[in-house]
Amino acid sequence: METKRTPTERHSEENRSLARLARQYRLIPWISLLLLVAMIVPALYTFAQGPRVIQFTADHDNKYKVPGQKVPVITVKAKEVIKFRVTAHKGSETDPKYPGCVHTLSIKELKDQGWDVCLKEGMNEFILVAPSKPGDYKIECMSKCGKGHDDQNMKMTVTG
Ligand SMILES: [Cu+2]
Repeated sequence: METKRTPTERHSEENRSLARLARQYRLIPWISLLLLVAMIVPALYTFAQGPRVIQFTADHDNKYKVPGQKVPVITVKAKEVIKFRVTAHKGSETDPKYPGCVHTLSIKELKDQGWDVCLKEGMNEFILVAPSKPGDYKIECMSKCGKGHDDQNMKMTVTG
């Protein structure tokens, strides 16, 4: 025999299915939170690590020297943020046009993007952003620093 359901029973049945639905959807905020954390943590980690450090020397003999390289070349990625740590030592002359600079780190076509840095005696730390266009660039010293100045340059390769 079929039992007839009263409106109240039907109502409570609807309520139960609503409760089931609510239970199913209760996880959504937690899943969203988990996804958010999963996205933020690697970003924070990268941020905390800071930019890649490139070290070299602009020496007494008016040469750029990269540790472990005979011919100095630095390789960066397009748009990469780079922290430079450059040790500079005075050559045989100082250029009155660049007071306080024993050498410079300059790339002619990128001067307006900050690639024209005065290097003072001792340790110089600064941050630059690599150009967006891949290719080979020439880092030069603009401060006339004595014998060898005209050949004081090194290659910077920008990869895509
Ligand atoms: Cu120089």
